[in-house]
Amino acid sequence: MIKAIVGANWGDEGKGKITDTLAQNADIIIRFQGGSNAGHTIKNNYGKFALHMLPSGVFYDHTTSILGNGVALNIPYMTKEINSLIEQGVPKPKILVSDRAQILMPYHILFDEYEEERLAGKAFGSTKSGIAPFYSDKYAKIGFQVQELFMDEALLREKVERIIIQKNILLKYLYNKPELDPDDIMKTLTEYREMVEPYVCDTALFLDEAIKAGKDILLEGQLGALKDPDHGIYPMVTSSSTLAAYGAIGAGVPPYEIKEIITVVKAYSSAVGGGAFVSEILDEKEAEELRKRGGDGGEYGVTTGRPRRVGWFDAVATKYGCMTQGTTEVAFTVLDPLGYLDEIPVCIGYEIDGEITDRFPCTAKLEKAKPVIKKLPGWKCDITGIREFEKLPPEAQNYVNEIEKLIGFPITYVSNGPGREDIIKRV
Ligand code: 2SA
Ligand code: MG
Repeated sequence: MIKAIVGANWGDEGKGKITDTLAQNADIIIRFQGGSNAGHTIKNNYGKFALHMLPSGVFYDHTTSILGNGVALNIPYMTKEINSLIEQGVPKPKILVSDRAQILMPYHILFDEYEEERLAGKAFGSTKSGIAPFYSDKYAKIGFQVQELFMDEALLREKVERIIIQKNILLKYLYNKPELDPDDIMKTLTEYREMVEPYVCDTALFLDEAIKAGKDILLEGQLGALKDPDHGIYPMVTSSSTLAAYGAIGAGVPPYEIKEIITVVKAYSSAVGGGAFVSEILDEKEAEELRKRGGDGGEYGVTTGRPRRVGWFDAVATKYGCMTQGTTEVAFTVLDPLGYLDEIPVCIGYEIDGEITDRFPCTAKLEKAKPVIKKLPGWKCDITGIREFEKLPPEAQNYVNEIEKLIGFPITYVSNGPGREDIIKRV
């Protein structure tokens, strides 16, 4: 059976924690899109970890972790992450890398940096992990799949030289930066081949057999629905689909095998990078208060360290995010930091050109939207450590129930702390 764990918001909803928790009863965990731009924070009995490339199931002995064909595979990053887990006492994880995964090249990172620099005030606020140049090359058919590392060297070099002509024109004339040398690229590819070889696998075939054997499989999404290139806040999005539906493609599994879609929803909002953010807290002091209490150790980028933008819960955006994900149930996270508020504002509608709506519009209209706010009573205490929904203060229960009504999807998990055990399963 396949379950997808995906985000309804702008990313950083706590998918890593939910994946880590559900991985206790899973056999296989797959990353199916995105690359090292992701930052998943996980706190468990080995310590606190920030994963970027590896799936959040790598801490268990019984799981196989897969990097599917849809990811932007940063090979040195993956190797570094595997080594750092082992150094911190985690048993050597079983990792498989799809032979069809594409390789993120060092020049993708350079192009991401150069383009953000060129755009200056109009930049996307990317993580400079090379994601947009990587996916552009993939779809322009000038990327490298893992399997190509093992092809005839003369043919590989021919391909490298062909690609470099394009890259060097941009480097020389658009960015005014040093050009690429085919010898360096060949050397990099040889190093990458050595690093990745032990993990390479026809993962689609492996998964076909696993599905037939009745294994429990998790698809772990990165970022959230609002950062999806088709259904998100284009162009302030990432460059691979963040939706559960893409899990079928990015992992190589039949779509009808994805039986459950657990959409992770955050109890307030956070976003990094540019783009409309209707429920954003604009008062810097008020925002900083939530930022420093939020997440686990504060709302700061796990990849870049930058302060995240924070806002109140946005029911319009979340309802839409849950809809586009095809949600079957919701995991509601980071409820505990809100315990300091007398009243908790919630965005229940958007006012656009004088009209109020609860439907999430496309980007041009979204830019004009103003939040319609309703205040819910706060609970004014620490709720971490509570394990049953009925033991939460009535105001906290009410907050969850109100949001469940607003978004129209069942909230089955409530996460009230960063640890593995800080989770309430609603029955
Ligand atoms: P990119 O790098 O090309 O994917 O950036 C495009 C947009 O996607 C946003 N994006 C993210 N949003 C939230 N969290 C992300 N990961 C890190 C984290 C972010 C960090 O977990 O904290 O460390 O800054 C992430 N990655 C990409 C990005 O802000 C752009 O709006
Ligand atoms: Mg993150």
